[in-house]
Amino acid sequence: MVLGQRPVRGPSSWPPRGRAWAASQSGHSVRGEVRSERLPVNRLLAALSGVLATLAGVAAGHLAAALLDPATSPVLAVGSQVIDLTPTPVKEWAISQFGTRDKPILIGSVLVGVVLLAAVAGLLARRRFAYGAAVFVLLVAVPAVIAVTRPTAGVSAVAPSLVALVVGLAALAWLVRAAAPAAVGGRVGAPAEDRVEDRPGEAGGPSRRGLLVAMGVVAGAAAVLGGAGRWVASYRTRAVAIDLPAAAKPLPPLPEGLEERFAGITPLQVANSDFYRVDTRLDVPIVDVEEWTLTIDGDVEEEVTFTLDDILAMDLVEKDITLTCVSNSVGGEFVGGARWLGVPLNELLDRAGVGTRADQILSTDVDGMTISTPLALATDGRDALLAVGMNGEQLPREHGFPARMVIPGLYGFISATKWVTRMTLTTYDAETAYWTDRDWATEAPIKPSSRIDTPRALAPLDVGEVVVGGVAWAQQNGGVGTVQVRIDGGPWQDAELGPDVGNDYWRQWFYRWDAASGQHRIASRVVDGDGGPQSPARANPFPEGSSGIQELIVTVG
Ligand SMILES: Nc1nc2c(c(=O)[nH]1)N[C@H]1C(S)=C(S)[C@@H](COP(=O)(O)O)O[C@H]1N2
Ligand SMILES: [Mo]
Repeated sequence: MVLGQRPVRGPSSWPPRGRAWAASQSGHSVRGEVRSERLPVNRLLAALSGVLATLAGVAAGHLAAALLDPATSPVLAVGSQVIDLTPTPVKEWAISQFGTRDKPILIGSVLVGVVLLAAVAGLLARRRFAYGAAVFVLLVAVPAVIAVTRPTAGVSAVAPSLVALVVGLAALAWLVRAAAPAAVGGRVGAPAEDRVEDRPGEAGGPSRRGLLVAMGVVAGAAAVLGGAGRWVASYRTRAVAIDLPAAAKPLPPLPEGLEERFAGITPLQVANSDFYRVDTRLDVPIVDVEEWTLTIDGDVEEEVTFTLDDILAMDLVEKDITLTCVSNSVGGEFVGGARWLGVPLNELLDRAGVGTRADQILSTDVDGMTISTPLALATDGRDALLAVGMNGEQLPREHGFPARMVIPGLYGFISATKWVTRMTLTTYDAETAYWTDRDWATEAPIKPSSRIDTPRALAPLDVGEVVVGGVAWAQQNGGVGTVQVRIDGGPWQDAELGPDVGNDYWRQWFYRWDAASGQHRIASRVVDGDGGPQSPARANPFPEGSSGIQELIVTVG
């Protein structure tokens, strides 16, 4: 992107050729043209030099981070900080606007900002190297400070930023020097012919070529360093295989889902690679399974610490649980059903012996990120788990490897801590967690909801039978009772349900609709087992989850 150097068009095209070039170099009678024609090229090259030097620095820093600790990469450090500092409404807007692309877009925005500053540094460096260097120091100070002040960082977290600074400055110095003769030649008012013939090595033409070559070298170095960084990072972040035991009492395989009968309905069990991902991280933490431990402390009789082997040696259970994000909008994608393998949370808490004062479990991930879970809800008999397996495999790194919490009926932001390392029994008065500090609700049961997977909104359909289908969930109040469909605001009609996997799991459904020609509105809702219909009241995800009825428009005929 940034490196796509579009040739500059018009009188200042590069490399300059013919009369205009000679005239611009003559420097006396056409001085006005000298300014207007040559300077833009010089400025452009200067700015570009700053950008290239920065890219080389960032690439070197990224490589250094990949070798030391990928989380300390200057780009990621700034991006993560932006995420943490972004006000909740803006974040909600970004998620609703960009969905799961919010992160690439964030990284892109950070890069655009960096590139602009880098261009300024390049321009300043031409005037006086120290000015340009100062901008570089500023550029690097931000990620350096952020990296060092992250909760789990040591002083060494500053290393990649320093590498970026040193390499960036070296590249900038080299490019400024490579450009120097051209700049000097431009300022001397001697006729171009003289200079070209007398001192060919220093004249504008050849030295600019030298500058271009140097720029090419720096760009190449940036690409090689950046590529190496990515390779090292992906090598280091490859999944480490653990020996995952089977459940003590394995569940029978899931029944065949409706997706086998009707195209477009979400699979009963979502594959790990398709499972939605929501977290505050730009990268995925690398957790060393040898080092990983889970500590239960706070208001307990005895603080306990488990290694991964301790956990795997316990009796593991399997549970089918549907996970949902509080940021999911009605009809949205942040929901998924999976089979989790793990240890009942109660067993772990019992080993520590929960005291009488605590009202929350404050769980902490490997990076110091925190989530608050209401203790009473987590321990009311529901199948709360510390999960180590997902759909028959070890947890994917994106979903919390090596261990995460999974609690049915509560939105993920208060229940599903990934990469969890600590559970502290404490009170809401004494301690607050990441999202609590951002004004999200503390008690947030998952609101029952139905989603239409097929047909898609605005889809063109043929007259005749159309299968309307999707998924619905109602973890509380007796699970999914029925799902109903409404066409064009008419009466609610019962849909047919897919296999029942339990109240903690979603339920697929379908409805055969005899579609007549024209435009139509299709809505669906879930009615829970106790007979309560899904609330039609529209609510945004913030602060305790969205509600309302999904309705879409299709054209038939
Ligand atoms: N460590 C950590 N755990 C986390 C989060 C996070 O940002 N950090 N996000 C939570 C949220 S908001 C949700 S909805 C679930 C999503 O889990 P998934 O990404 O595996 O689908 O993880 C939860 N666990
Ligand atoms: Mo979430």
